Amino acid sequence: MDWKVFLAPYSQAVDELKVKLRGYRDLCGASSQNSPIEFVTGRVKPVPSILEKARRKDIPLDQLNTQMQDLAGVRIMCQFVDDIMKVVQWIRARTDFVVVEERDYINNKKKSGYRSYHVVVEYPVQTITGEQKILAEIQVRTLAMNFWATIEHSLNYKYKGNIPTDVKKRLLRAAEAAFRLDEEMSQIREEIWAAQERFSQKNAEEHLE
Ligand code: 0O2
Repeated sequence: MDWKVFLAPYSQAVDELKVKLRGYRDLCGASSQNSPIEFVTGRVKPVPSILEKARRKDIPLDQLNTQMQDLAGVRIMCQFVDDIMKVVQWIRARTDFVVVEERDYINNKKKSGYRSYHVVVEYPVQTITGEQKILAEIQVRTLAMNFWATIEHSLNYKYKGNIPTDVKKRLLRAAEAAFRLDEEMSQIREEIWAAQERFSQKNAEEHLE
């Protein structure tokens, strides 16, 4: 397998998706709206991870393009839980790629405590031999969910997938804390909005007097 040739369209897709998804933030800024997107990252799955996952899921290497949905991966970080579905709806409404699958690990969190919303898209890449449709996974999550997932991912790497039971328990408690942090932040935001609303109404009334 020539990995450089095989992964080239995936790398192209990640670069293009990063630009397109970051664009939303800039468009919101231009029209003085709060952006539901805080920041966007992306990566092509490293070859050792591809081989490990193919072994674990029994995926033949000649079927990677149809059976491994996250060779191209883009991650969108939001400040608030409510922002996640706004971003997902915007992704669904786009006409430059097609959503083929969604996995809601927010309402159905994983046993590990992992929370995130995954959207798998079929993205057309213009290659030197013509158009190639590839699968890419877009993960949408809050900053708190991302903090937790990043730490858990590196612990998984450190312990080679066998995190000790006491560390797992702590991670579950940390996932609970991240969930409460998200809830608390959403409530604070609602209170700020309500205060702003009252302030602008009062201003308008004073203006009329
Ligand atoms: P990397 O290094 O991020 O690329 P599976 O791999 O079986 O869990 P599946 O069905 O292939 O999952 O797809 P799914 O559920 O969309 O999960 C794929 C990716 O989601 C993972 O990629 C992670 O990025 C993230 N993810 C899923 N579950 C967890 C979890 O419990 N903890 C963390 N930290 N991330 C998770 P990879 O291939 O694992 O790794």
